[in-house]
Formats: sequence, C-alpha cells, structure tokens
Amino acid sequence: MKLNLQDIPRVKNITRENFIKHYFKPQKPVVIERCIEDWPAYTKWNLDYIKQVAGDKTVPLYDDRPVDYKDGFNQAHATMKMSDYVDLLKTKPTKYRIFLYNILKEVPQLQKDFTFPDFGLKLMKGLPMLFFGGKDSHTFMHYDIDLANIFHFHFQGTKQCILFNQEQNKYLYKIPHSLIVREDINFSNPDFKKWPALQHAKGYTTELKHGEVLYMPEGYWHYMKYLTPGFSMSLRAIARNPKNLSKAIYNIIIMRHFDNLMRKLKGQKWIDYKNKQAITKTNKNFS
Ligand SMILES: O=C(O)CCC(=O)C(=O)O
Repeated sequence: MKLNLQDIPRVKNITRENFIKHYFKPQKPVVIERCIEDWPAYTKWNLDYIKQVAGDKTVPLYDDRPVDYKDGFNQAHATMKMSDYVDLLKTKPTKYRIFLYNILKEVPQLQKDFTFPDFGLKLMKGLPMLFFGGKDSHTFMHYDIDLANIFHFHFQGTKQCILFNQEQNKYLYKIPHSLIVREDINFSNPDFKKWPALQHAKGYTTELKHGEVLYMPEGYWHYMKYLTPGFSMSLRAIARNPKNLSKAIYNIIIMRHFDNLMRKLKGQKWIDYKNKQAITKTNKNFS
C-alpha cells in the first residue's frame, strides 16, 4: 500500500494573473519549471560555488534525531565549516542538513544572483533562506511557524517533496504544541499497520530538479527527501487567510515559548506525553 498522493501540477512558466487565479486563490501547489533561467544563480549555483563564496562560514547542522527536551525549539545539533560540509556532501551520504540559513545576512554577495519574482504576492525581502542536504537525508514532515506562502527553488540534483494541506491534520499523527508529526513515520515508505490513519490522508508529491520552483500554499505540511546532495532557497509571502495569520501569530508569540517552558519544567516527560497524545488524538478520530 502507498500514500494517496497526486502529482503536483507542472507549468513551464506562468503569468502573475494565472498564478493568482489557478494556484494562490484555490491554495493549490504547483511546480514552475523554467521561471529562473534568467537568474545568474541558474548557471552559477552549485555546491562548488557555495564552497567558494561561503566556505569559511560556520554553519548550523541538523540530523534526524528525535526531539530532545534539552534542545531549544529548532536548536542545531552540530556545526561545521561550510567548506567541510560541502566536501562531506560530495563524498558520502550524510544525515546532516542545513535548515533555515539566512543568506542575506551571512553571504550578501549571493543576493546578486537572483531577483524576487513577481507572482502577484509581496515576498518578504529579508527572509530568503537556504536549505542543504546530503543524499537520502530528509526533513521531518512539518509546516512553517508563520504558515506563509512558500516558493521553494531547487539547485543541483533532485529532491522528493510530499505535501499535505491543513485539512489532513487529523490523519497525520500531529504532535501537539509543535509544527511536526511523529518523527518515526517514514513518509517515503510508511508502515500502515503502525500508522493506519495515514491511509486516509490525501496529499501531493513531486521530484524537484535544478532550476524548478515549488509553490507551497499557506500552512502546507512538507516532507523533503534529498535524493541526491543539493540545496534550495525559499522565498515567502505572509499568510493572507485570517485564520492562518492568527495561527501564525499564536505559534510565534505563544506556542513555541510555552513548549520551551514545558521542556524546561517537565523535561523528557513532556516530549513523551506529546508523542503519546499524537497517537491518542489521531486514533480518537477513527473510533
Ligand atoms: O528542503 C528542506 O531541507 C526544508 C525546506 C523547508 O522546510 C522550507 O522551505 O520551509
């Protein structure tokens, strides 16, 4: 048995009017295959170039270890010089990923290699973020704290993307007071005996290649698996749906601080409790 996933529609290019009408308004994902071919980044950006311009930076790394109460919200697991990290990516599979690396702040010269495309949405200029991963590394299934509209541009190699909208939450074993689902679900090959509710979830999938951009609508869950070493840049536009915007404000102002406080007060018991709740709550929807 497989997850119920439909292929994300693909277009070669799109006008802002068609993007707004067919994808933003109905909040549907799309891959735009050829919209950045005029960016210098399209020909320049690869791992060697990143090593050249950012090799001496110390970068935060994340692997797929389960959440530990001693870690703060989104706290890095290790650090490395970017040049060593690129060498590692190129020589062997590694679980280490870079997550949310602010290139505008860290390597301003990379800004010259891209422009902010006009999809009819106001993109946040201060927040282009980079993500890197080694062959077979993956993110947990998660959604972003601000429930933004995300444009995810991929460079070098291929990445598997699986998306769900927020209506699927009841099937996904979501961890309360967090932005992730159970970390022990393998979305590339889920065990439906252990996670039966997943059979009911309806989602989307695609394999993103160099130069392609994936539009992820507001609050969409995303799981990304690097089929080859590579990296991506996300540009974002604030959530427009008032419900999503208020969830974003709640997450940023209350949820993450409450979760950090409970980790401090209750330690591992808090994490274990939330992991159990994810199962209890999902099962309740089926009894
Ligand atoms: O591809 C990745 O490593 C994570 C991407 C992501 O989570 C995002 O763009 O919000």
